[in-house]
Amino acid sequence: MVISTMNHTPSEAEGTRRDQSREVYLGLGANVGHRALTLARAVDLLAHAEGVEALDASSVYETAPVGITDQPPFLNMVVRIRSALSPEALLELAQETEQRLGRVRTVRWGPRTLDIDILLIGDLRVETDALTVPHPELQKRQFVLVPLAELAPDLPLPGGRTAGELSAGESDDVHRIGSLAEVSPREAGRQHEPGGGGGCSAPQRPN
Ligand code: A4P
Ligand code: MG
Repeated sequence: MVISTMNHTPSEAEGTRRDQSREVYLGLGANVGHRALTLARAVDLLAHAEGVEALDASSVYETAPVGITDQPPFLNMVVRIRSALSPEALLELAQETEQRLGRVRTVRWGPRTLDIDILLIGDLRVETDALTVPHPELQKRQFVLVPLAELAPDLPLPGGRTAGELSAGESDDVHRIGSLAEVSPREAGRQHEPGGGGGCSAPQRPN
């Protein structure tokens, strides 16, 4: 296991479940069921999760599938949370949120009710069996870079270029459809196959 900051020795960042508060960027994607409602519920669950101090959300983008292209279009967005949770606890939070919204794991890169990727955890580098941060595909994916650049255009990514420099902006493949508040009521009557309702209902607070 390797956990280090980009500037410091591994021991400084390792160990405790809670240490200093960091800005954490999460990439959310959904292409089955009521996609925008799934994103709205995910954002609500994350914003109210223990250890999450603040949350900012990008707009929602409709994006052409990358990898397996024969699947429905995705809705993608990026959220920035402030949290002192450890990398392991953040992965647990991401996976628990996916499961609460009814995600069933089937094909890698295939259709999913909700996928949450940890893009960045402050300036930490994490390399374990379960987690690689920064996310290795981050700089190659416009469905991540475009919403990320909206939240943090000057954020330097591995390699030194910023999210704003790497983002190609809107295109046919990455199309802004609105803020989450604008988009989720509009999609309430629509549903993407396969997967039916995807376990989603109106956005609600966790218990
Ligand atoms: N894992 C390792 N590092 C991370 C990280 N930084 N964040 C591990 C989250 N998880 C991480 O993930 C598999 C395992 O990766 C996890 O158990 C975790 O321990 P998964 O979510 O079960 O599988 P997956 O998502 O199918 O595979 P993968 O490789 O994570 O795929 P991606 O990178 O998530 O890509 N096209 C569009 N337009 N929009 C999309 O959102 N998403 C994908 C999936 C493909 N094409 C897409 C989109
Ligand atoms: Mg994933």
